[in-house]
Amino acid sequence: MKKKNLLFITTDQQRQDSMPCYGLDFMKTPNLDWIAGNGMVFNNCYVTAPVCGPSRSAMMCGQYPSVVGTLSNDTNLPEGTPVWPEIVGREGYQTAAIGKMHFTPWDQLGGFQERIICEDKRHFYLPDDHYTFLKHNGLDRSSPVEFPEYQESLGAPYFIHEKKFHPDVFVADSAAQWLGTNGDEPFAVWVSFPSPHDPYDPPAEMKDMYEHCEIPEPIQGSVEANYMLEEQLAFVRDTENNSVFQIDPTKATPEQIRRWRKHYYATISLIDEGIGKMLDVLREKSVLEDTYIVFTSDHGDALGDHGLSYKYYFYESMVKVPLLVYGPGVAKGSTCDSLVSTVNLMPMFLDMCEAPKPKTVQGKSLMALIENPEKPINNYVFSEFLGRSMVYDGRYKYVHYISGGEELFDVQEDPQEITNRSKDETLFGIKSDLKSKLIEHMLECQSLLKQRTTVETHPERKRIDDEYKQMRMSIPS
Ligand SMILES: [Ca+2]
Repeated sequence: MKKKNLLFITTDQQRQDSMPCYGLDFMKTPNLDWIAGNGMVFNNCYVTAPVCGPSRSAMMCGQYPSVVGTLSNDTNLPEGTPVWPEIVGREGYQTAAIGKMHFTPWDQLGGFQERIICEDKRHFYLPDDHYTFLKHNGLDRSSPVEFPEYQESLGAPYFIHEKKFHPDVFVADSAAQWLGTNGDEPFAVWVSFPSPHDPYDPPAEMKDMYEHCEIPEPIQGSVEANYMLEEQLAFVRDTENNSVFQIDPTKATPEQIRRWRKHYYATISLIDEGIGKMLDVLREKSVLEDTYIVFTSDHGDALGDHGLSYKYYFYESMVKVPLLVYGPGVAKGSTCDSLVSTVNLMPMFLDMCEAPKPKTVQGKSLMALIENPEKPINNYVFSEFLGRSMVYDGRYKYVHYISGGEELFDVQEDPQEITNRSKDETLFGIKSDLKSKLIEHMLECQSLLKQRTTVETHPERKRIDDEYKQMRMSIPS
């Protein structure tokens, strides 16, 4: 029997509550709706890290960032780390990565046989394939800070060229073309869209598409309610003097935040159009039913919640992402409420491609949940970044900072995470249990790190050791 195909689609920085299947009814995402309606919607998926590089590394290797040393951007998986594209490639799959991978160095293959590169929208200076495409069309790629209305909107401009030149359209068109040309052999492809990551830059013709919708208001945080907020704000304020950003998003007015959100949603609809093109190709080639489609994002975006922007912390808007799975054996229109992590994706990809799992894999495969969504595979999920970590049990979320700061949220009773209860004596038992779990997780990661960095004993050292042991044994006691 012919092997099944894998089409892994990611967006960048897409929080979960940004699609109709997660309650945002006005969103126009017919193709994502189709995938959701014909597959399984995971309602509780958390990322391993609230930042691009670390989160994506776990999607590649099925290990937490602290095990493989990728706790911040600009780090890379150590050479020899088993990654799914390489493993399925050895099993006869044709593999490609199309779009933004955020590898370091940015243009490496990363275990894929082929890449069509379109990196982060703010990294406009990288001569990637999108850059070449624009050049061939006589266009320049300038910094998004030069796009119309960037400064006055604090980072929600509109795209400077025609829609067909937008990075998300380039990624979708490249992917559709690749699938059209190559989709005959079993394939495993990662298509990675640069949006809805900031700048929130839909094409001009789409910038007003959510103008008359009831845009959700940001969650109001306050320093009194959450004493960690000052530390968090300080981190985001850094962006004003950064040449790539040139704005301080913490100064945003309600109207500016509203515009961020409208533009953010428009770029998701733009991506959805592109996903439609890919689905059409798979339908035309009659391979849609033999293809697994997995859709998720590498982390969310606060979009003004708690006075914050972008990512880096562990609020729901930053660590909870959409996850849709469609394909052979996946029940149509099904949902799964169990707690899952993006560390569970890589072993699932290997199951989908009937490829062997390396011993290094930490996460369990999501296949078990696809077969039985009621039977949990994780009691806890973890998320990591340099100097801070989170554990979540599906109700309580505990975060520990290197400064000693703590957060404890009862996400069930306080879904907006307004009240930090880390000093609430009635919850000290729960806090203590979660803290233990976090320590156990970090210790497990540490011991796995030791295993992977242990160097085989040098033959001469081994000879001396053996000789000494022999000598000791020959001494009469
Ligand atoms: Ca990202």
